[in-house]
Amino acid sequence: MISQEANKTMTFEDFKTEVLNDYKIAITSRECSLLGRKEVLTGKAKFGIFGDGKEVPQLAMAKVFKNGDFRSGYYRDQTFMMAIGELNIQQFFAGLYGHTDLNHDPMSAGRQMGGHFSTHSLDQNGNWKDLTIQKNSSADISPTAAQMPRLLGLAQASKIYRNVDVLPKKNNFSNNGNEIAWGTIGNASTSEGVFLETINAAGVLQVPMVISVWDDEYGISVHARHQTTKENISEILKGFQRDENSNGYEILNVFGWDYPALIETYQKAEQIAREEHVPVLIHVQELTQPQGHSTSGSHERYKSQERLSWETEFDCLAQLRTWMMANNIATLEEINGIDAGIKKEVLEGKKAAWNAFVEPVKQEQLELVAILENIANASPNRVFVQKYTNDLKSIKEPSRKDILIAARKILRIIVGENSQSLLANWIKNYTNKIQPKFSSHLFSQSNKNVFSVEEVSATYDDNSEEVDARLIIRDNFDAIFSKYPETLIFGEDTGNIGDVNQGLEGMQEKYGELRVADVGIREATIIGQGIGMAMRGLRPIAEIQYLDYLLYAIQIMSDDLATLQYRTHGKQKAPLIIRTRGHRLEGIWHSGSPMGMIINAVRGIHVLVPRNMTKAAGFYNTLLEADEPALVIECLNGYRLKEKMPTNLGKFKTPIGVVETIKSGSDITLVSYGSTVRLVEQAAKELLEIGIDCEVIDVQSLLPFDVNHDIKKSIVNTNRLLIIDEDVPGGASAYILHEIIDVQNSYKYLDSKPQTLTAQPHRPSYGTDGDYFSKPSVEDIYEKVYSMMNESNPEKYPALF
Ligand SMILES: Cc1ncc(C[n+]2csc(CCOP(=O)(O)OP(=O)(O)O)c2C)c(N)n1
Ligand SMILES: [Mg+2]
Repeated sequence: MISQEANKTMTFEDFKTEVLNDYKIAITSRECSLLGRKEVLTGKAKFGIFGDGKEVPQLAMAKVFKNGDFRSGYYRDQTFMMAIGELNIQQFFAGLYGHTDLNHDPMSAGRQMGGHFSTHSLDQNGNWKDLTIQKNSSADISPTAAQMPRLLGLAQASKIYRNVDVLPKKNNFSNNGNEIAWGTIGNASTSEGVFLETINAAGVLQVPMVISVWDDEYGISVHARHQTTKENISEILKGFQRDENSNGYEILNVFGWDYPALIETYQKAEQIAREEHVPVLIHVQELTQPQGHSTSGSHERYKSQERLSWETEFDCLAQLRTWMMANNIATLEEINGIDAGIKKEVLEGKKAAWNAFVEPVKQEQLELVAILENIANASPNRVFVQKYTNDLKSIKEPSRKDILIAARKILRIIVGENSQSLLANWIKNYTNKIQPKFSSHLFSQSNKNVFSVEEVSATYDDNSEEVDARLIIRDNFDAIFSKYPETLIFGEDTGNIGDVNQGLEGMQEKYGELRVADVGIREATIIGQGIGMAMRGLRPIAEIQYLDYLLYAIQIMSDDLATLQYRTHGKQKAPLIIRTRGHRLEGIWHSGSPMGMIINAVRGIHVLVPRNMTKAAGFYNTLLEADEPALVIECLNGYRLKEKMPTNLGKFKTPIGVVETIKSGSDITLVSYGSTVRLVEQAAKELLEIGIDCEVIDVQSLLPFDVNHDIKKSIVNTNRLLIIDEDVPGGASAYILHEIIDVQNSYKYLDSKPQTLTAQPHRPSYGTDGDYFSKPSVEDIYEKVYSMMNESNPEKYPALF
């Protein structure tokens, strides 16, 4: 029962030891939950969400979780993390307090609330560790069910490593694809679309994924009758069950309080997933919430007396105790002894965590108080300075906020005094030291970040022909797939026909159905596939057919991908490339350019907007040398335009965060990106005919934006700025304006109001005229520039209207 291998030789004493060890882990976890709630109620921690009532099934899952495996779960899994040796008592409380030191809170260095678990995939320098010799948990996020898309990718990586011949059978990420991705989710969260989307996709893909539903009948206060048809997720998923005639799932049911049955069920699930690469769903029913959902609110408000007493009786720990006594594992006395010992251990661990959390801050408090007392002594405003100093001094367990409030308030009082610069410098140094604890690692800080990749220009020779631009994309992908065996691309119509614009024509034939793959219409899990596989060392390129359909994916991009490095303090990464195509073409859902929405939702992902296919191909080449996620938007109307075929396919690299001046000029700076650049170039040509000399700058990369401040250098010469884009008013153009005016401080060099020219506030209408009346046209650009020149020199440029 414990494990099949060990079973053969296991004595009753061994068995007993293992059960007692399990019990100790479970009871440690429970004590942490109980004490954790108290820490919140007494104000030491801000919020608590715990794993009480879900302990026993997690013991069973941990037994079959092997090195190399991955977890993608949610906030109930503390017992599992303890059982695999990745969470101890002190770390549990460090997470609850929000300790900003990774050595104390290895999950997120205080960035996430407690209960959001992770392990370290990267070393000090941001390089991969050997993930096959450790147990892995992808970093949790709070949106319900959002762990599901990533879970799919984590599981798919095993399939890729097992079946793609050009990959080594053993590497830092896989041993012949033997690894399972283990998911956990609450019963109510299975109502989310991405849960069902993932379930279907994993059934189609046949990947080694075991998803456990921890079913406690509730989602906060909302009962299963409002959540799930028939109030039973495994019942309604029965159609997914595999049989002799068709692939599908193995669906298993078990009660969460039945320790031996749980162990057996998890062993069975493991075997099916690991050996056969068949997904398994385990519906773990009859779980409870001894303390209710979280520290905000109490479940007595919405659960009946009857339900509450049932929960007490069927509390999985209570049931485990009864079973242990019935099977002569331990007497009541022995159990009580264990409980008392562990209670003490948890209390001590909690105290140690609290001291470690507050001590450094107390030191900082003492340091500042000493400085402030000196300042007070020498200050004509001594009374006021001393008052704030005393206030700070009297705080027994200060926060860094308390410290800075005191320092900053006193600075205002002592302006002009001798000690002003001393205090100002102290504040600056302190802030510089503390701010990174909260703000580092939004992007990679490794030596493989995008800025480490040198630009390489496209080269041409006498034979270089003008070709349909899609051929440049295609031939460059060909070079990529042969150069990097770990790359793979997948999306709707990506495989067999080679994408809707034939940018991958013939690639599936050449590189196989696993590396160039068609997938279902399911944008969120396409991104999830990419995230999960990128977290396991592959270099996926996830294709979203049209930019307009990125909305289905943007939640996962924003919540999961964009936050990954940040929320793990640089301990996990997913260098996923998202390929899509957009900007103007035809109709409301094939001409979108909602760039403002996108760039504001995905800080943490690079957003690249190449104006042609050579630039786009160069971005892919750059990204594959770097270790960061990015979105590349190809111009939907650019595939059939002619571009010269470069000779160094796969090698030329478009720099990221660098603008390109594509026409120099002295009268006005025109800033644009993507498909609109061509219109701007045309307008600039026409304006030159009447003597208006525009400088045209292609932004190329919205995130990061013009890191060398080249636009400012242009404005220093032209003193005028117009930003043109095809997003809504106040969309990406507002962001660009903020970057140029506020960040680059270019307002000093402007002789007239900086302006934006954008699309209409509605979605783009269909047809030639729909486009003309929805998006900025060459005439619009011409007239806008002209009116700005008219304002400065009405005699030379008399008003048109
Ligand atoms: C997308 C989203 N909506 C709402 C919430 C708020 N919320 C947090 S937990 C929860 C209930 C989840 O219930 P269930 O999945 O059954 O898990 P349990 O807490 O019962 O283990 C809700 C609604 C959220 N975190 N994310
Ligand atoms: Mg629930």
